[in-house]
Amino acid sequence: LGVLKQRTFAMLKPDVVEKMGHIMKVIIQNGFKITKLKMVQMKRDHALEFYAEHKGKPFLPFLVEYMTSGPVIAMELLADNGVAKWRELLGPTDSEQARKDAPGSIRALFGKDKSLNAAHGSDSCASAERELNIFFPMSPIAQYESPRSTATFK
Ligand code: DGI
Repeated sequence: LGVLKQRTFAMLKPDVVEKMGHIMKVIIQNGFKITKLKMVQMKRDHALEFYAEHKGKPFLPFLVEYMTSGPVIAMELLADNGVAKWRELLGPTDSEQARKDAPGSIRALFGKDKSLNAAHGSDSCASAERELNIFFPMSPIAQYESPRSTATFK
């Protein structure tokens, strides 16, 4: 049996959007398929919903300010063992730590420090589903029924 294909949620943070070409090349070269992509400007309320787990943390106000300072690139990535694989390619949360421990990682290459760390990645399948639903809500066509048989149309 092969490894399970998993989807995960990835986001390029505002200060690296101008480097999206470089970063997407790294993502593709590492075996991910980019299956959804959009550029969006988050508002304060969106950032607070997205980072709900960090409610009350001292760094949350700065994080919200940062994440709303310009557009972000939101993506669905697909790969074998995609959730863990994307976290590994991202590297540690702190970019300075990443340059020591995971020099080829995206946070090492494109991030600055523990706040400005280039990109986001879901930490579990459940987080991935929650985060994908925030940025890519189900459209009516995704709810259509599967076909029962093929048509014979002459
Ligand atoms: O899943 P991660 O993005 O690696 O890390 P996380 O979910 O613990 O935190 C979300 C973001 O919040 C992280 O990408 C950067 C910021 N952050 C986390 N811990 C700290 C922090 N920012 C500051 N300034 N200090 C922290 O300790």
